[in-house]
Amino acid sequence: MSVTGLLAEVADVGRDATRGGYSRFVYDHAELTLREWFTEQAERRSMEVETDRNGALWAWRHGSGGSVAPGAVVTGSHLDSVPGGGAYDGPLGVASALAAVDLLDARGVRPARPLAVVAFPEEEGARFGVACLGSRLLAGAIDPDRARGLRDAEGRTFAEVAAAAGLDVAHVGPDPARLAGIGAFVELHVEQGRGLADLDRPVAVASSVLGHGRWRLVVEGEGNHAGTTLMADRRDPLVAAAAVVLAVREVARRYDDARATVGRLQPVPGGTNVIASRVDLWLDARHPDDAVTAALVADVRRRAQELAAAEGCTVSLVEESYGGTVHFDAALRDRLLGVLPGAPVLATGAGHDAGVLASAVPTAMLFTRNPTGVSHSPHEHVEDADAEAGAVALADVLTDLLGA
Ligand code: HGY
Ligand code: MN
Ligand code: MN
Repeated sequence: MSVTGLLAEVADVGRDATRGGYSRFVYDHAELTLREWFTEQAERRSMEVETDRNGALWAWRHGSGGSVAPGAVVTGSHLDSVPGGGAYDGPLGVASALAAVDLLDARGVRPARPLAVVAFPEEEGARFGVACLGSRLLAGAIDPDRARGLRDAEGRTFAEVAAAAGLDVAHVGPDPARLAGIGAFVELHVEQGRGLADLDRPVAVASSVLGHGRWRLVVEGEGNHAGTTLMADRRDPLVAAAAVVLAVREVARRYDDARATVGRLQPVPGGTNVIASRVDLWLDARHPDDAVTAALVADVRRRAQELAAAEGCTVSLVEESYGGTVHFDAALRDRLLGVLPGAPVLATGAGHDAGVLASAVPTAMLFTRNPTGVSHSPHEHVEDADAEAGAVALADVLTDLLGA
């Protein structure tokens, strides 16, 4: 089946009428529907589907013929989205992997080693706050107890929600045996930028993933009545938080190539006629050099403390997740370039499960052209022809890696 056809099957799952685009959060109805779709598609392809200890779905084709060579070749991506996300971030990689399996079958490829298509949970961290939660747990990059205790906006823990979806949460955590069985992981993903559009090419090979982290700031002041509190008598944390948002941009502009964003800010209690008592806001900061990111965040912390004090408020800043810049396995990257001669090599400012797994297994990525260059938005796009070109490129790479 074509990539376009596969994506069309889930085009109405998790549409967000308020934000536009899609909101598909781990273990919510939409994501559970996508899990069912994935399982059905895999079983249609005679693939054996399992859920790993962290909630990732793995669809397996075991090696055929005599002894199965060790070192499974794994491909796939994620099904969850950011709030109001596009149709391709995540699902394109999963659909392209399924379409690549169809191409391997059509070509009569007989893999000499196991092949798996994987869908990692909570890549965006949109529900429990930590990006790539499923792959971080697999790779031992987050403490299982911390993961179990992560809470969503309603205060429900990952443990409660995952258990309600059938996961045995007592066993979430590193899975070294599963990692040891992987010879290579290749993730195809929509490009979240204009590199391929500007080069007028359909597919690229990735070189690196920009280091990035998330920090939570809590500004506290004095909640009060909007009508009975004179301006001189206020300690308004929302005013301080607004100044912090502007300071984040000011600080980031001092560091070449840095990116820093406050995309989420929540006043408490959040009433129109209420001076907030507290404001929670989250900083997303990224730079190729981890030391620069650390310096940038230290600057933000200092400025936030000054700005909060000026409003008679206090502020705390706590790291929620961090992953340093990842350079993909050079030998695997070059092997992909051997299969895809002339393919551009692009870095990405976006995080991926591949960036997490790279610490444990040889990992590579392919990007499919996005003519808008926009992502984490309903305006993210992939032309049908490019979607198919991506699947063909992935099938070519898998054929090579499977030692067929
Ligand atoms: O935030 C990111 O870069 C990725 O989309 N999770
Ligand atoms: Mn994303
Ligand atoms: Mn993604």
